[in-house]
Amino acid sequence: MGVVNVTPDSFSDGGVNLAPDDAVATARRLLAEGAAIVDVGGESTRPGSRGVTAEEELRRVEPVLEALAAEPVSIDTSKAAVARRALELGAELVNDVTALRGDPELAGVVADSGAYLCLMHMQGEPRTMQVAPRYEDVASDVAAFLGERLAFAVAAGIREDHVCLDPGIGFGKTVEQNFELVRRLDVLLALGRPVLVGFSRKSSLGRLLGDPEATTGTTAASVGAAVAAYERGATILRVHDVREHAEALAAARAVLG
Ligand code: HH2
Repeated sequence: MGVVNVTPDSFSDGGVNLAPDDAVATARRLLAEGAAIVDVGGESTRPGSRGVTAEEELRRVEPVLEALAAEPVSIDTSKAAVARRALELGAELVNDVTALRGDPELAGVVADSGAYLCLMHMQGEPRTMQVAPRYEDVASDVAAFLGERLAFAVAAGIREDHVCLDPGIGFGKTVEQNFELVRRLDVLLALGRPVLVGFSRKSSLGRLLGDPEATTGTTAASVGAAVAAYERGATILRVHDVREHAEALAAARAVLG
């Protein structure tokens, strides 16, 4: 899954794809480099961010989605109005970082459309989530949450076999908790659904490499985390640098068989 943030303020590529033409060109490049789908988002959820209105989010993503109508697209939103329009324009997956807690109408929109859905774990909200993340046991707490949200989605009429689950790397977790979640991915896989991991460029990678104030991580560190996640059973990797990840995964697959 290639990332296309149509935002001025995303943590690693803010502003790069704010102009629709740039976003569309990036999406097409990521698909050509090997992405199976591109995740288009119009709102940053980086630590400390406050969110934007549905009108602003739609203003950013609509022209991009229109141009990409024939391509495999995921919409990164927690708002029903944005998801509804994106699905009309051909998006096939709704990627909701709030796991259907942000907008009470989103579950119905996904159910009615028959779209795929990604449910992500987040502790707290972007504005404050990195202040003091707390877990009894991070892997089992995240798995319990995702199991509950999966049951909620299914009860709302969403097909279980259309849902993937995501531990939400960087969303209310310490550096160590982020790595532990991937190390113990089997705990999430036990829920029986495909697992998506989004470690790409995240600050935990920069902090691991010695900068305690890092807000991003390098491509090389992202690739390392992605290959390890793949080896632990992740089947969808949400990444900014598709070519590098595709090449690394091809080699990893050749070794692992
Ligand atoms: N991470 C980000 C945004 N959406 N969705 C899922 N399912 N999983 C993730 O790990 C995830 C996500 C944050 O990354 P990015 O989109 O690059 O930044 P921003 O939120 O600042 O736009």
